[in-house]
Amino acid sequence: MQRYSGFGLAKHALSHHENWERQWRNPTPKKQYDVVIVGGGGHGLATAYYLAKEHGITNVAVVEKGWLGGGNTARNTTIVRSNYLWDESAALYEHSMKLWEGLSQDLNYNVMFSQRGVMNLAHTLQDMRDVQRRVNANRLNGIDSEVLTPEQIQAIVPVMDCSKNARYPILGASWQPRAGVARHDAVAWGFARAADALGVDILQNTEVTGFKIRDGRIYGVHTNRGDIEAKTVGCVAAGNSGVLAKMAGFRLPLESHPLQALVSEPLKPVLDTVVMSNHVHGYISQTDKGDLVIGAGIDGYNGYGQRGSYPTVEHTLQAVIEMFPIFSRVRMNRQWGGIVDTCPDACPILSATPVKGLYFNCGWGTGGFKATPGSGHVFAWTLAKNQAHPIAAPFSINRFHTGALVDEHGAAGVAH
Ligand code: FAD
Ligand code: PYC
Repeated sequence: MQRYSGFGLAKHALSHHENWERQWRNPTPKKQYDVVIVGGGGHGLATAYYLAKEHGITNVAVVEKGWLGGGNTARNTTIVRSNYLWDESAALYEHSMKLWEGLSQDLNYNVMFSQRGVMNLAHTLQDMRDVQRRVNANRLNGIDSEVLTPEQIQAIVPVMDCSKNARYPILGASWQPRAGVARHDAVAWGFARAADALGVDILQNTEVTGFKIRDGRIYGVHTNRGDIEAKTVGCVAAGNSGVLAKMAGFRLPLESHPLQALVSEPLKPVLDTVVMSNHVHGYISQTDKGDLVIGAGIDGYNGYGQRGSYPTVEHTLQAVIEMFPIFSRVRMNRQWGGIVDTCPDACPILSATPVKGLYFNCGWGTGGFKATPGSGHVFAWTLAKNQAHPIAAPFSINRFHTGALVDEHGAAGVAH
């Protein structure tokens, strides 16, 4: 990373971004690569980075139809945690958590990973049973996880209404101290810069429009900038995964839905952790800049418009005001949506496909940001060795034939 003296910092603060060094090249697509990654979100860029760094495979292109991080990577609310119920998913998200803990150093890029803790509230006796079960399961897997009492919750979040008179009284919560938030676009930029430095070609404004498939094997991709040959192709296209699978001639068990978020005007610091409630259906954190970051569940219909509908916004804000009456007069600055690809068991797909050499990494739904480094790490291993990484193996598409689903709806954090 370039280092600046105090004078250098002041000079850049006063400039209008002239003469800034490029963070990655803008190469012309080559005719052939060893591996093509479709999708320049965090997961695709992380895959390319680990292919180059850990497997020495550097003749790699990341093909992105728009700009880096223009998909869900820079539309999400940046919550990172690993408190999943089942051993398979706990292993995947905890693998990611460990990578997060060294990521800024590894990439030499500040991804602003802030381990400020995440709490999941319980409002009913059944919620409490679920919290206790999940906390026990987490601890058996070596994941930091605790059950909090309402008094402990109130001490951590003084501005939340923890009184018995609340419409949905808070009975307790699960708490993961190592969980937190990170700066989402920095994650894409950090992986992009590091992958580029190792020789990966990052091709923005390059859309995959079809696959070159013969005799059940992949030979490359068609793009709006010409054909590119590659015997290994990894699709990491989040909400557009179903569209790409259709181009390759098969269907995936995915639904694409809008998922919305909002940020408020900046406020003085009042909330230094992340609070989530599946029951009243809202979650909230505060950025270092002071904005409240707010979200909830998916919009119920399928679609590819990155927007969402007003009733969901209204429902989300009602939920947040139930928990935080203090925010009732805060003004919202912006609202947006991303397209999330949801699987029937709320778990991802990291898998080979019926087409030899073609792999998919998708189905992260509402919760894939936290998995970015772990997903890239195990997917790169899978592509490099043409064999599922042991952590990725339970997430093959075969599970929808065998019935070995990993049901994480309870831990998904956001209903889908
Ligand atoms: P993306 O960043 O969407 O990247 C896919 C890329 O593929 C896109 O850039 C797209 O342009 C590109 N692409 C698609 N089709 C083509 C094509 N034909 N050719 C070339 N390129 C193509 N997760 C959490 O863990 N914590 C959260 O707090 C959280 N909050 C969220 C809040 C919202 C509002 C949303 C929308 C999502 C949230 N998520 C969260 C989910 C998370 O954002 C995603 O699971 C994750 O970012 C997926 O990363 P990705 O790299 O796979 O996808
Ligand atoms: O998976 O933790 C999560 C999450 C929070 C908000 C959206 N997804």
